[in-house]
Amino acid sequence: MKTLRLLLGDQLTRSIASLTDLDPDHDVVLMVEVWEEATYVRHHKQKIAFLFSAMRHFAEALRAEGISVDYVRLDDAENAGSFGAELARAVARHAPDRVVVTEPGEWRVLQMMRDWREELGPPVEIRDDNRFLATKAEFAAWAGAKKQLRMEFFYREMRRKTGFLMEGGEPVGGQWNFDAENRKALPKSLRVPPRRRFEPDAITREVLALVARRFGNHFGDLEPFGWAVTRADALEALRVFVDEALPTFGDYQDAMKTGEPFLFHAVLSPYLNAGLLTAEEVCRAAEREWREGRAPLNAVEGFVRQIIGWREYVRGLYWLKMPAYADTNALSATRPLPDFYWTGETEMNCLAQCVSDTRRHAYAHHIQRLMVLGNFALIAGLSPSQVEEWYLVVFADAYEWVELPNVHGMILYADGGVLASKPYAASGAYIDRMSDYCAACAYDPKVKEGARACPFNYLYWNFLMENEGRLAGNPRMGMPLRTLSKMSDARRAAIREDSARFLAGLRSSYA
Ligand code: FAD
Ligand code: DLZ
Ligand code: SF4
Repeated sequence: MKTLRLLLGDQLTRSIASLTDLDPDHDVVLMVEVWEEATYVRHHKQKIAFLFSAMRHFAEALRAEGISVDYVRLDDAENAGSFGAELARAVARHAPDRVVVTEPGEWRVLQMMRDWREELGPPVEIRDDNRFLATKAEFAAWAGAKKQLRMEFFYREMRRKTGFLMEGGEPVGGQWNFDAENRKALPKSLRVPPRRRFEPDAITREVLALVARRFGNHFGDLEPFGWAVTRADALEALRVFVDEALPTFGDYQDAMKTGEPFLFHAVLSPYLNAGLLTAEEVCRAAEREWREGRAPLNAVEGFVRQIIGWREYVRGLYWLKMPAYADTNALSATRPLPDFYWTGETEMNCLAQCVSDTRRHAYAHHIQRLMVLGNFALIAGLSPSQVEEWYLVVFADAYEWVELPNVHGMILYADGGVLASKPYAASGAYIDRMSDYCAACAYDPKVKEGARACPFNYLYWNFLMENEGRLAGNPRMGMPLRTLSKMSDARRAAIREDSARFLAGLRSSYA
C-alpha cells in the first residue's frame, strides 16, 4: 500500500504518529512551505525562518535515511499556497492509496483536515499526536465534571503517571511544589550564562534571504539569527541549559533584567513545540541533574512542573474547550491594542524593554509575558482577540494550542476563571521588586497619583473598580476588594481621572 504522509512544520519528530509505520519502499513524506500558514497571522520573521529552516533540515535527515520526501518550497513556481491545495496536488502526483497525518496543534487546521476526509479522494487518517505525555482523552477524563480545573492537581497526576521526581509513590523532598523558593530578586553581581547561538549554515542562509525578501514587512528583527534548526543542535541547546542555567533556574525564575532576556530560562520552547525535542527527554535530562547532585530540587521541580504541568495542562484545556473557548470575553474588555506593542515606543520602560527583547529575539521569558505585557493588557482592558493575535505573531514558540490558554485564560481572565483562580493583576510594586526597569523609567513606581505615578498603580485599582461586581464572588479577590471598599471617594475619583487621561493618550491603529 502506498501512503502519502503529510508532515506539518511543527511536527519535526522522527517518532511522530504519522511516520511510525512508514514503508520506505512505497511511501512518500510530503512537506510544504505555504503562504497561507506563513501569513494567517503575520508571524515574527525569526519564527518563519526557524520553522522553514528546521523543516528543510528535517527533510534532509529523512532523505539521508532513504525515505522519499516531496518537499514544496515557498517559491516553487507551482506552489498553490495552502495545505489543502498542496495536498491535492501531491495526491495527483503520487496517486496514494491513503493519506496519513498527525492531528495539528490548532483547531483551525483540524477543521481543514476533517474537510480533506470529505473532499480529497483517497482516505485520510488523522492520528493522535503522540508527543504529549497526556492524551486528550486522559485530560478529558481528569477534567470530568470538575467545576475548577486547577493545574496543580493535574500536575500531581502527571507526576504519578510519569514517575518524574517520585519515590515509592511520593514526591521526592516530601512536597509537590517548591514555588515559594523560586521568587528571589536578582542580585546585581550575579553572572548570567551566555546563550549558545548556532551559526546559520547554507540552508539557513538561503531561508534567511527568502524571509527577508518575502516577509520584510512582518514584525521583528530577522538577524542576528541564532536558533538551532536541527535536532542535534537543539540537544546541544538542552545540554547547555542543563549545565549552565538549570541550577539557578528556580531561584530567579521570576526576575527580569534590562538587556538579559534569557536569564536562567531554558529557551527551549520553540524546539519542544516544533518537535526537535521531546518533553520526556527534556524532563529526564533535568531530573538526572538533581539525582546526580548537580542541580537543587527547587530548580528541577520548578522546571519539570512547567513542562509536565503547565505545558500539558494548557494543551489539554485547549482541546477540551475549543472552539467555544476563544469566543468568551468574561470581563467585556474592548480597548484596541496600543501601537507600542509593535513599536516599543512608550515611556513605560518595562513595556519598552519587553517589546524590544521580543522584537530582537522572538522571545520574552514567562514573567515578561505574564506580569508586564500581560498584566498591562489585563488592567488596561485590551480586547482579547487583538492581544491573542499579538502573542501568536511575536514569539517563535507560538501556536494556538499553547498561546490561547495562556493569553485568554492566564493573563486576560477572558474565560471567567476556567484556567486561573483569579486575574493576575498587579501594581508597579511587583515589577519594581522583580526587575531593574523602574530605575530608568519616566514614571515612579512609588508614586500613586498624578503625572509621575506609575500607570500600573492607578490602572490596577481602576481595573478592580471596573470589575468589582464581576469579581466579588471570588474568594481569592477578597483582600484587594476589601481594600477597595475602604477607599475614599476622593481617592477613587483620582484613580479614575488618572486612568482616563492615560488611556485616552494611547494610540492604536486598530481603533
Ligand atoms: P522556561 O521558563 O525555561 O520553562 C521551561 C518550559 O516549560 C518551556 O520551554 C515551556 O515548554 C514550558 N512552559 C512554561 N510555562 C508554560 C506555560 N504557561 N504554558 C505552556 N508551557 C509552559 N509558551 C509557548 O510555548 N508558546 C506560547 O505561545 C506561549 N505564550 C504565552 C503567553 C503568555 C501570556 C504567557 C504568560 C505564557 C506563554 N507561554 C507560551 C508560556 C511560557 O511563557 C513560555 O513557554 C516560556 O517563556 C518559553 O521560554 P523557555 O523555554 O525559556 O521557558
Ligand atoms: C507556523 C508555520 C508557518 C509560518 N509556516 C508553515 C508552513 O509553511 N508549512 C507548515 O507545514 N507549517 C507551517 N507553520 C506551522 C503551522 O502553522 C502549524 O503546523 C499549524 O498551525 C498547526 O499547529
Ligand atoms: Fe513599568 Fe511603572 Fe516601573 Fe515604569 S515605573 S518601569 S511603568 S512598573
